[in-house]
Amino acid sequence: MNKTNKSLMGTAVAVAVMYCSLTFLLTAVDLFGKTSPDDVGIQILNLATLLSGGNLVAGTDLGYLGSLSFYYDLLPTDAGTSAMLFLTIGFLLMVLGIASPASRNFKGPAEDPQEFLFTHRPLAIVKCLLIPWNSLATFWSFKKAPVIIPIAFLPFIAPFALVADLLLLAVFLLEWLVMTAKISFAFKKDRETYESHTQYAVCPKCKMNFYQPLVKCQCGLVMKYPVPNVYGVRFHTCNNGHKILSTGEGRSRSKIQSVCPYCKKEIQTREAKPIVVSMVGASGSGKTTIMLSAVDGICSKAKEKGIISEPASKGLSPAAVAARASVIPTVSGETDSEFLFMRSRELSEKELIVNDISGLEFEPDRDKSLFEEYYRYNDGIVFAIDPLAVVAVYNSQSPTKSSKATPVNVLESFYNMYTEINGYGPSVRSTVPLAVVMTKMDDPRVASAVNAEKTPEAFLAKYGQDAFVKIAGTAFENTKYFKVASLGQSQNALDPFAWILASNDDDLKQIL
Ligand SMILES: Nc1nc2c(ncn2[C@@H]2O[C@H](COP(=O)(O)OP(=O)(O)O)[C@@H](O)[C@H]2O)c(=O)[nH]1
Ligand SMILES: [Mg+2]
Ligand SMILES: [Zn+2]
Ligand SMILES: [Zn+2]
Repeated sequence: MNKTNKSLMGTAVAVAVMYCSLTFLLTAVDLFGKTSPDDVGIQILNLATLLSGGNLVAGTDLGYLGSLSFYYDLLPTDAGTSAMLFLTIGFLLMVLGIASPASRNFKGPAEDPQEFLFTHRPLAIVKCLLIPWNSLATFWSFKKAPVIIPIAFLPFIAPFALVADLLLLAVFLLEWLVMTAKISFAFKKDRETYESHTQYAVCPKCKMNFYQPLVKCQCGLVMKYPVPNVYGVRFHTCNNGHKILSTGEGRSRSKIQSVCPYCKKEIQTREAKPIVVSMVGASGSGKTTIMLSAVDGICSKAKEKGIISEPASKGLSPAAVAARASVIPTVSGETDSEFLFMRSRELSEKELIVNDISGLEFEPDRDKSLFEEYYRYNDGIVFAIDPLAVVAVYNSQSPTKSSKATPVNVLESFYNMYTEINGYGPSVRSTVPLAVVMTKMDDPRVASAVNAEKTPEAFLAKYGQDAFVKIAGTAFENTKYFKVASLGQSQNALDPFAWILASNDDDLKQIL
C-alpha cells in the first residue's frame, strides 16, 4: 500500500475505529452502571453517546443486545457479563476485518498493473463499506470452514460495523471530493504541458506514432503512461510497490523506460517533441553522408547555443559521424530510425528522428509494404540527388539502361507510395516540407556542373529532369532546393535540416 493510500484509508479507518471504541466503551459503562446521573462525567458521556451513534444497551433491559439472549444462555454468567464478552469478540472481529489483507488490496489489473487510489479503485465505495466486514473474507480465505466464526458472531460485529460504515462513508466522500479535484486539476495541467512540449511520441523501430508510450518499471511490469489519474496524483505505484512519478514537472518522469504500445519494444521518448525526417534518393546519392554531416552541424550549433545534443542511436554515434567520409552503404533491410535528443534549461526536449533506409529500396518495382511504416508520418523529406549521376544518365544517350535511378523515377515511385500510404488523392498537395538537395558540392566537377546554371532547378531542367521539378512542385506545397557539401572544408548539410526543423518548431527556428 503506497503512502497516499495509507493516509487516505488510515484516516477513514482511524475515525471509524475511534467512534466504534467509544460506542464499545459507553456500552460497557452502561452495562456495569458505575456512574451516577448527577456526575459531570455522565453529561459528557451523554453527549458522546449522541455523537457516536449511541450505546448498545440504551433504553430497555440490555437494549439491542437483549434480543440476543440466546447467546447469553450459552455462558453460566449473568447477562451483563456475557453481553460484554460477546460484544468484545464482535468488536475485535470488526477490527480484525479492518486490519485484514482484504482491506488493503489496491492492485491494478494485469493489463495495467498499478495500485489504485483508495478513493478511486473500481467499486471504491462498496469496497470501503466492506472494510469492517472483512473478517468474513479473511476467515473464508483462511480455510473456508472457520468462516462460521464471524458468521456466528455477526449480530455482535454488525452494530460496530454499521457505525464504522457510517463514519467510513463520511470520510470517504470527503476524501473522494478532495482527490477528484486534485486529480482533475493536476491532469489538466499535466496534459497542457505535455501537449505544448511534446505533443506525441514516435517509435524509431516500428515508426508508429502515438500520444504517450507505455512505461516499464524497474521490476519489469509494463503499464500505461503515468499521468495524474485514478492511480495517483504526483506519483503512482506499481503492483510490486515501486514508486513512479506521474507528472512532467522537473523532467523526472521522462527518465522512465518507455515501451512502444505497438511493437512492445523498449524505446526512448523522454517526453521530447519528435520531428521525423525521411531521407529519399537513389542508392549512392549521399543520403547517409548528408544525415551524418547534418548531425555534426546540429551538435556544434547546439554547443554554441548552450544546448545539449545527444545522438542516441548507434548510427549517429560520434564515431559514425566522424567517419562519414568512408560511410558504408546502409544495410538493405535495416529498418530502425536514427535519433538525436536536444535540450537545455530553456528548451523543452526535442527529438530529431531520421529515417535513412537503403537507397536501393526507393527504386521502382520495390515492394510497397516495406515503406508502409516509413511514410505514415513525416515532418519533412530530404530528397538527395547526385548531380554527377544526373549528368551521366543524360550523357549516356541510352535512357533505358540506367534510367531506374534518375531523380524523376525515384521521385515518382516514392510519391506514388507516399500518396497511397497517406491516402491522398493525386490532386492533393502535401504540406510536408520537401528539401531537394544537390549533393557532393565539394567535388569540383559537381560544383562546376551545378553552378553553371543559375539554380538547381535550372540544372535539373538542363539535364533532362525538368519533370522532377514539375512533379515536386505539384505534389509538395513547400519545396526548397539546396546545394550541399557533406564532406570537405565548407560543409553545409545542416541547411536542409535546419529549414525542416524551423518549419516544424518555433524554438528550433530561433536556434538554428
Ligand atoms: N565528396 C563528397 N562525397 C560524398 C558526399 N556525400 C556523399 N558522398 C559519397 O557518396 C557515396 C555515397 O554516399 P552515401 O551517403 O552512402 O549515399 P546513400 O546510399 O544515399 O546513403 C559515398 O562514397 C560518400 O562518401 C559529399 O558531399 N561530398
Ligand atoms: Mg545510405
Ligand atoms: Zn515495479
Ligand atoms: Zn514500435
